[in-house]
Amino acid sequence: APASQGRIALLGAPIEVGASRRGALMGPAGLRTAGLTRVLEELGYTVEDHGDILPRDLTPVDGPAPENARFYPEIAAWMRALSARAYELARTGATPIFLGGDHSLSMGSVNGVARHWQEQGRKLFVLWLDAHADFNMPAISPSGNMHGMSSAFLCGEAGLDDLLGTEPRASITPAQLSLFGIRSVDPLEKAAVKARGVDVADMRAIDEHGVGVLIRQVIEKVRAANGVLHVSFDVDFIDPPLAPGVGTTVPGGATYREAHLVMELLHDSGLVRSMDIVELNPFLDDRGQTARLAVELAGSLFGQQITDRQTPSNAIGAA
Ligand code: 5AB
Ligand code: MN
Ligand code: MN
Ligand code: MN
Repeated sequence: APASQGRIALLGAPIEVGASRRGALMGPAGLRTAGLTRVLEELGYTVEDHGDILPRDLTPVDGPAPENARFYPEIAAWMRALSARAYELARTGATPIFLGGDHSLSMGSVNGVARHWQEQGRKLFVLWLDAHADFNMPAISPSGNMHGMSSAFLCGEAGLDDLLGTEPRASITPAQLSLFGIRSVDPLEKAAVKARGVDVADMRAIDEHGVGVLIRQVIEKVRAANGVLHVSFDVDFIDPPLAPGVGTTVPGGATYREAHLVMELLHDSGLVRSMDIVELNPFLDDRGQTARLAVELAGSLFGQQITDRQTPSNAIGAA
């Protein structure tokens, strides 16, 4: 058996009301079915699966809800629960992986882990692998869908100020956020990203410079600040023909090898302490291909080497 690599804690958050299309609530089950635990165990990790936070255990919050924030009472309840669980899991010393569920999830997961690292005196940096910037807020969102607001919320943008209730808020600065792979940004959102000085590696920059150069820049930024890294992986980062199982596909995404190389370089950096895998929608997937790819990419993030990959099962006639 491979040497022990430490502990990974899985926590599912089957939340879908932050997105415009239904089906992301099946995401955690899809990732488990695609073998997430097995892949990580084969890499030498001890995997604790904490199951899912269940909607029936959550009570939508009362009180005034901001305008243009759809399903705010439900999402606020999710985020309070998630932030608390994320903080607890990070404190145990495990590496948490949050299984979505739509991308609103990160408002809770990242807040919780950021609180933990703040207590440790380490800055948390967030790498946002996504087709979208998710930098809308209620005042500027064209849809009101909260999965498009999570990175802005984390940077302390105003408009969802009571979302976390009594849960301590641990905002990051825009300098701690890197948007990577974006290719669909709304006009006011683009202005906000620019005004705040968020780091952006959009698909055009990736075409020009390659993911190797651009990911190393992110890694160097984190290292120079003695920080640690959270990877928020929206599956729509990947090019749609490879990853059809998402609600918001945008052409021109990361290729198979670009996505793996990002994960491989991040692993080698030794800086990654937590991850979200979000927006997988098994209802829209094609025979599990997106779920399987997301799990493969998580494998690369946690140390799978390309020279140690098994022969694809289709080449040896297995199921
Ligand atoms: B995702 C859009 N910008 O705000 C909006 O998938 C899309 O988590 C947001 O990246 C996409 O509604 C959110 C048009
Ligand atoms: Mn997203
Ligand atoms: Mn997206
Ligand atoms: Mn989406």
